[in-house]
Amino acid sequence: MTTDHPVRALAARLRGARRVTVLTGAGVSAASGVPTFRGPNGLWRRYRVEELATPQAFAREPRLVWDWYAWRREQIAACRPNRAHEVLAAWSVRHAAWRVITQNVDDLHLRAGTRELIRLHGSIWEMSCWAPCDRAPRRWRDERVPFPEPLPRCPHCAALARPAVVWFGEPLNARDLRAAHEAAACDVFIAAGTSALVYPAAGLIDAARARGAFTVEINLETTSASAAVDVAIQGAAEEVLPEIEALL
Ligand code: BJW
Ligand code: ZN
Repeated sequence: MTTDHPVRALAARLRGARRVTVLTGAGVSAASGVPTFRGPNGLWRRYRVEELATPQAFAREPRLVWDWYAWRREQIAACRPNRAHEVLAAWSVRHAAWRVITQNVDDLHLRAGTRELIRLHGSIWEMSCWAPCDRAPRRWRDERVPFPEPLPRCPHCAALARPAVVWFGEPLNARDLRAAHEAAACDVFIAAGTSALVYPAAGLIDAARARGAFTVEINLETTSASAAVDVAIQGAAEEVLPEIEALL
């Protein structure tokens, strides 16, 4: 349920803002049918994301990790952007200095038409060489669903291919991270649909606040960021964002 007052207050802030940055997480894609990572529905088989999204897990059991990604690719392929993606895309078109930073690998922000999207954790539709070999491009697009064979391979050296996403313990792309920190220097920073548990993405909320931004959270639940932000709006991103948009 959303309370009217904070939504109106945020809309008023946005009307006067030059730079606005929105950090999104899995909750923004939930209404599209993409499962979130944590919480009761976040488990895949009996595994937690921290047990699957690591280079160690892939080295040990590539088939298990690829099964998880193949399952997610099939789900995501059947999904469409929702109202949250659409509003954020419209903002990015209307305001050249408003930015969306996403942790999501599902491409739904891009499919909604978001401009200048900053993607911190890569794309589930891209692969890279696990070796890695010198001949393969750093990443390549592969949208096959389902795979013709269970384990996709590098077209250049025949080593296993891996999803071109960022796993725990791996560095984020330095250029993307720099762009995210630059975007954190804004007037209003909104964290939507993220548990704010995974760093360095979660640290952007504090970074924005430290640089003087008015910080806002939009989430169905209380998170580790709720107490630290200026306004925590409890509600669904696909409802709250259109409510705000209607007031702009
Ligand atoms: C709704 C809703 C609706 C539902 N509307 N809301 C500092 C402190 C502590 C630890 C660290 C630290 N710095 C680094 C670390 C280690 C680690 C880390 O953060 N660990 C924590 C778990 C403690 N971080 C890393 O390892 C990162 N790398 C790194 O730091 O490298 C440093 C390095 C430098 C040099 C050399 C080597 C290394 C990498 C992190 C990569 C995370 N990767 C994953 C998988 C990506 C690929 C894939 O998708 O498979 O990213 S893990 C997973 O979590 C995924 C997500 O992007 C990420 C965040 O999850 P998100 O989006 O918040 O989803 P949920 O499910 O957690 O939450 C959903 C929320 O939505 C909930 O709150 C719901 O209530 C809400 N919701 N419906 C609104 N309709
Ligand atoms: Zn290769």
